[in-house]
Order: sequence, then C-alpha cells, then structure tokens
Amino acid sequence: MDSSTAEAAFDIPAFLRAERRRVEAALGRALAALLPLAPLPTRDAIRQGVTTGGKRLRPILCMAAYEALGGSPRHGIEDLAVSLELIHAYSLMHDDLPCMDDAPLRRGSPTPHMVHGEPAVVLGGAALISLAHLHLWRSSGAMGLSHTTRRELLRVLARAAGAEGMVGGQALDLWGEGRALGRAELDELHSRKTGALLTASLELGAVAGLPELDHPAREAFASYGRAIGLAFQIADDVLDATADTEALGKAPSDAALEKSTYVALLGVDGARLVAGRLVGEARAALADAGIESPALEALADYVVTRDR
Ligand code: GRG
Repeated sequence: MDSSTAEAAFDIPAFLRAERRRVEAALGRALAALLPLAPLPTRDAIRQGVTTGGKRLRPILCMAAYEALGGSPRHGIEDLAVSLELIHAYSLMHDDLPCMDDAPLRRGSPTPHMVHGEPAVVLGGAALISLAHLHLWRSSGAMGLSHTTRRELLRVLARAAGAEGMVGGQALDLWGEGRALGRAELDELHSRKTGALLTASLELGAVAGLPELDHPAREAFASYGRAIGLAFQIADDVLDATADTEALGKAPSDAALEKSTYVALLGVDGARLVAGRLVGEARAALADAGIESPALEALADYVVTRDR
C-alpha cells in the first residue's frame, strides 16, 4: 500500500473514539488513586475538571508516539499519558477563573468555579499539578521503566507545565491583553502556553519508548509537537473567530478580552494557510527521521480540521 492509500484507509473518527475510551478508562483509574490524596472540599471540583468531556488530544498524542516506536498498548502507556490530561485539566480550571479569562462555560457546561466556587477550584487545580507528577512517577514505575528514564519524564512534564512553558505563556497572554502583539511575540506566547504541553505529549511517549534518552528520533517527535502545537493554536483562533457558542461549547472570547490572535494578524485565510504549512512541517519531521505512523499523520491533519 503506498502512503496515500494507507492514509485514505486510516479512519481517524474511529481511531479517536477508541483512543478516547482508553483515556477515559485510564483517567478513571488515576482519579480512584489520586482523589483520596486531595483535600475533601476540592474533590468534586477536580472530578468535574477532569471528567467533563474534552478531546483528550494530549494523552492520545503521547500514546501514538510510544506506539509509533513499537511500544505495545499492553505496557500501560495510557496510565502514564493521562498525567498530561491532569495538567491540562488544571490549566483549564484555572484559565476559566474570574482573575484569568473569567469564563462561565466550557465544553457546553458551567465551568468548575461556577459549580463548586473559586476556592475549591484554586486549591483543587493546585493539588492536580503535584498529583499529575506523582501519577507520572507511579505509572512509569509500573511500566518497568528505569529510574533515569522516569526522572527524565518528570523533568519534561515539569518544564512544559511551568514557568518556561505553559504558565509562562499564560503570563505573556494575560499581560498582552489590550496590546497588539507581532507575529514573533504571538509565536513565543503560544509555543509556551499551548505548544509546550503538546510538545511534551510527544516527548513523553518518545522518552518512554526509546532505548536511550538522547536518541535522534526524540528530536523528530519534539519538532512534530512544536509544529502541531502552533497549528493547534492557529486553528483555535480561527474557530474562536468563526464558530458560535453552541459549536464551541464556550463563548468566543478573544475579541472581548482584546487578545492578539493569528486571525487578527493574518486574516482567516492567511491563518489557515500558515496552519496547513505547519502540518506539513510536522509530517516532514517524522518522515525525515524514518518514523512511520499513520496515526500521528492523521492527528496532525485533525489538529487543523477539527470543529471544536
Ligand atoms: C495558576 C491561577 C493560575 C493560572 C494558570 C496555566 C494556566 C493558568 C493556564 C494555561 C493556559 C491554557 C488554558 C492553555 C491551553 C490552551 C488551549 C488551546 C486549551 C484548549 O485545549 P483543547 O482544545 O481542550 O485540547 P479540550 O476541551 O479538548 O480538552
């Protein structure tokens, strides 16, 4: 089968449905182990933040990277991969708070602070950060990975989630509101706010699946992650500018918050063009390293063609 036939044969909706089921099951196991460690008044807020919908893209990317390297699904990669979703869940819980984006609705439901109050979300979200790392440590141990590999996994997640990555990007976003950012500033902001955790998703799968930490294939997965990370954000900006609340599951907010966006900078067509180019770069990074993964190829396309 040539690569275009293989691509046509890849059923991304069916793949996503099956992978989401794997992720939901692993999240159920994670919550059963971790919720008893969280303060009682924060548990319902955490449960809502983690279990209410979502595309589950980050763990799916992590599992796909691991499996592209020949790792078997039986090895427990989904348990490791949901550490990323726990960080993602906390980031959305905090992002929606009144002192951040002040959003009452996400994924078609009232946001956790609207239901459980701000203190439960601030503390529950903070608890999730360390619980996610604890879960990564435990699940990588259960996979039988070496101490060196497990330390590296922790380092990758901590750096992506923290000041150098997502939190730093959020700070640039917040203090950039009301100011017209240029392309370089926007790329810097989003490669940290959105891109860092997406890139870490690929890196965690690669580090877990590769025989040594400095294996050259690792950089190919990271390049793929950086490219789809930006493409994902550009697609998000296009959706915010073109879709309505019902389709998005949340109110479009970029204009109201006076945020700089790729659409403001490039127009809808220009933004779509750049996103398409980035998808090409992501696929090329894998192909150049000889990595064959119909799933990752299809996921790169999905990142820019999704409708929510
Ligand atoms: C510490 C108070 C405090 C705040 C920090 C870190 C942080 C808040 C926010 C992170 C910024 C953030 C929300 C980044 C992610 C941006 C993004 C594109 C989210 C949407 O991701 P999807 O579409 O969401 O994958 P689903 O709903 O599918 O899970």
